[in-house]
Amino acid sequence: MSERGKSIYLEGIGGAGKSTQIKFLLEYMSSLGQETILTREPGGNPAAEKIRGLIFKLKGEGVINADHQMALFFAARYLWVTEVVKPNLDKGIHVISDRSYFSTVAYQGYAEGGDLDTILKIADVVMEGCKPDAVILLDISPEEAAMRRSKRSESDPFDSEGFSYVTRLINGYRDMAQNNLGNVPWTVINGEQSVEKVSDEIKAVLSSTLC
Ligand code: ATM
Repeated sequence: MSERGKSIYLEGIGGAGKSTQIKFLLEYMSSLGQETILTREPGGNPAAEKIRGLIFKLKGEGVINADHQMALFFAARYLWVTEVVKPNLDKGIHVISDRSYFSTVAYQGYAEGGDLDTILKIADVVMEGCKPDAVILLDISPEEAAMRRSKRSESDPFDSEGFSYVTRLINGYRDMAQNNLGNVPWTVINGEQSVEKVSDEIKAVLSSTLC
């Protein structure tokens, strides 16, 4: 039987560089001969992608609060865990995801005021024992985030939130990483460095996670 795959989650606020870096990660993993899939949250399978669209629509209309959002993100997440994450890990395929349940802690918890313990308890049930092998936080300052966000063309309703929301998010992420929230291995990488330097630091985390 093949060894179980590893799950590696990239976290950070919109504009931190996750999408750019995640593409390099796939190339790196295939250069190592490591079978890997890339996925994202919310989404990753057709039904969860539909919930993603619904969340953005309802959030944009201003009709869902932190708890409603939490419920919808976890519904999408349950589809993602059972249809994408577990089956691949079971086959020995590594799973790299753009976001994870720590985004719910950051956005619906720290930024929108939802209860952190409740989010973690639900995550415990929904993740069905799939603990991440590495969580990588691409950290940028609120000022850098504001500058990058002003230049981004595509956006979702979370991207339109103001400076204080973004500051709560960034502080929340830093707090989670500092306290190794969820008892999982967090690594903070300075996302304001060059793309190459960030990529090298992420590769170092991947190498040690695969050992
Ligand atoms: P991406 O833009 O990284 O694809 O993420 C979708 C948005 O959903 C993201 N917006 N921004 N910036 C953050 C938000 N989100 C949550 O609010 N809670 C969650 O649990 C997840 C996974 C994402």
